[in-house]
Amino acid sequence: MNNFKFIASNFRTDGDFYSFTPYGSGHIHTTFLLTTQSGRNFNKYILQRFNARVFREPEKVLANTKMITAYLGERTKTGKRGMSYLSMVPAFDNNYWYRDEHDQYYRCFQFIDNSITLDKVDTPQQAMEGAKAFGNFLVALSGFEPCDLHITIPDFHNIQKRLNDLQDAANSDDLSRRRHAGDEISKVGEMRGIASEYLAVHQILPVRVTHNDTKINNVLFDADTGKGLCVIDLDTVMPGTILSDFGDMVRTFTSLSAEDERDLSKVLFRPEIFNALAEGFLEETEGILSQAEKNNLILGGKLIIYMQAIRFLTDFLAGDVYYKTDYPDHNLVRARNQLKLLDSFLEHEKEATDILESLFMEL
Ligand code: ADP
Ligand code: GN1
Ligand code: MG
Repeated sequence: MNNFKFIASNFRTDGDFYSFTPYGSGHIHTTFLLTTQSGRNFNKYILQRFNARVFREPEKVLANTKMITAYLGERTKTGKRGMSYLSMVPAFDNNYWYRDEHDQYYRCFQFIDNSITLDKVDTPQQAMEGAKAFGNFLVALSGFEPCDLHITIPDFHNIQKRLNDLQDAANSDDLSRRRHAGDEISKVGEMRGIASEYLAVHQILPVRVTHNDTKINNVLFDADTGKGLCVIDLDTVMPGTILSDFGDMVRTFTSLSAEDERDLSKVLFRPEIFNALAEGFLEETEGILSQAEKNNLILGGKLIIYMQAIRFLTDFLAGDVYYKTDYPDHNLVRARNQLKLLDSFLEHEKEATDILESLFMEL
């Protein structure tokens, strides 16, 4: 507690320290809600212990976040009403981080008030609003030069690299876990065509500033109106293709169940949610999309679900060194879940393609 109070005291927050509590359900950082008190008023902040194992060069991530939030902040003056953008709270030494004696990094954001996050989409309206928020974010950054950003995780959405990493983890099998994951490893091999399909087209896709982590709980919703309010978790904003952002929405919005649901009969692609997400996304991004991007949105869904299964499986084999886990086979459960979702999406591929076609006609 005292230690936390000291950490918080390094940031230029208003008021006096009041409380802190663990917050949110992200897989990477350790997030707290920090409350301070100014007289009768309470002020809220998000204070995060940064995961430097995942992001090896924290200062580059923070430099990116600063550039992006400043750019978006400027743009809000003329941008779409109703959207908020993240705002960082500087430390007293004017850096955007505090580094403790163990080289742990902390950072602080203004808490976006009256907001909620969802770990699962329940209604088409939520899907539409979430997709609009991510679409708006892409459009807002379409004038930002991708090369100006640091690469915060090299090869983040490089499918060939992800396949190689899985192979390496399976070969070394340091924890003798491979025997539990034989079926899943084989299944990844059988589905390799998805990687080939992507590798055959990716060169014709424009390189943009993309978010690269458009999961449903990385958008804040207005607690009263349910409208998309703010895109958060900007650590992986890097040069990329739109397939990543559309794909990760397909992955996290359309599934009937959370990504760690063990009962695979509940892991099902929902076409009506896909329809709503595609409609919201296209409404925002239609003006900037190339024909090649439109033609390959479905491939984005397949690619990102496939890649996520590979990433969870690799982490299971490597001993849960990347994602936070709550129990020993959590990553294996997640990998199975994603492979089931991929099957379900592939069963509906024709339907999803038809939905997109009819949306393109309406635009
Ligand atoms: P991780 O990389 O671990 O997912 P996030 O930056 O996404 O970390 O933060 C974790 C959670 O904290 C989010 O899912 C959200 O619930 C909450 N959160 C993060 N930033 C804010 C903010 N500025 N205002 C309100 N809630 C936030
Ligand atoms: C992580 O940080 P969070 O929880 O929003 C991960 C994503 C994965 C996701 C799977 C930096 O996202 O790439 O898709 O978990 N973030 C990083 O749920 O690896
Ligand atoms: Mg997150």
